[in-house]
Amino acid sequence: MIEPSHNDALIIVDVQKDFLPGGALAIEGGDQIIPRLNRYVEKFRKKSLPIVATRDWHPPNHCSFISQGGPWPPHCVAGTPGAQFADGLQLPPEAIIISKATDPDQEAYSGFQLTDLEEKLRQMGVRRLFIGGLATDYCVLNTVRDALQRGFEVILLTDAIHAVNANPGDEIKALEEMRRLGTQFTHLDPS
Ligand code: VGL
Ligand code: ZN
Repeated sequence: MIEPSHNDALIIVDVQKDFLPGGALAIEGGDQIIPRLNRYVEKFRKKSLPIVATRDWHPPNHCSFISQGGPWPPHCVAGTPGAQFADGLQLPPEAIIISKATDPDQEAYSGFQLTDLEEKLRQMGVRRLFIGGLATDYCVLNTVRDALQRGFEVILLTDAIHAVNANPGDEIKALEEMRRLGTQFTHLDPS
């Protein structure tokens, strides 16, 4: 894999109970990425590099919910059990948590949208992001797009992402777009 070093940060996108099997917007197989994410966390932690976890943190009347005319069942309502990070995810106490899509009237798939993520990364001198989490075809894709647009280098953790695939092919389309925009891909070495 590409080894993280100085000026790198790990971004873990929306690894929350509602997106895992048994959750309100479950992604089948989504839990398989958790042990891999934990290995990336360990690598960044050992090198004292920043670790960021984004979370979908909706009000109960969020515009993305079917009840409000949106496409999704209610999920990740702020403060509810479904909005908690996955039990198995070993986030260190120093991890930076970014809550997004908190405004009832605005969808925000990207961790950069209407948050202070960019400012926090710049303050720490971060220039390159290793990105994994859920879902490849929504919040990961949009976070990657925004990161590249803001001038960060992006390395996608291809063994630590999972797609919704609401339409067949969404995952492949998302991967192709990220590659085309200049994203590098890496994965853990077998061990
Ligand atoms: C997400 C659908 C709705 C995601 C968030 O985290 O990818 N997907 N809200
Ligand atoms: Zn959402």
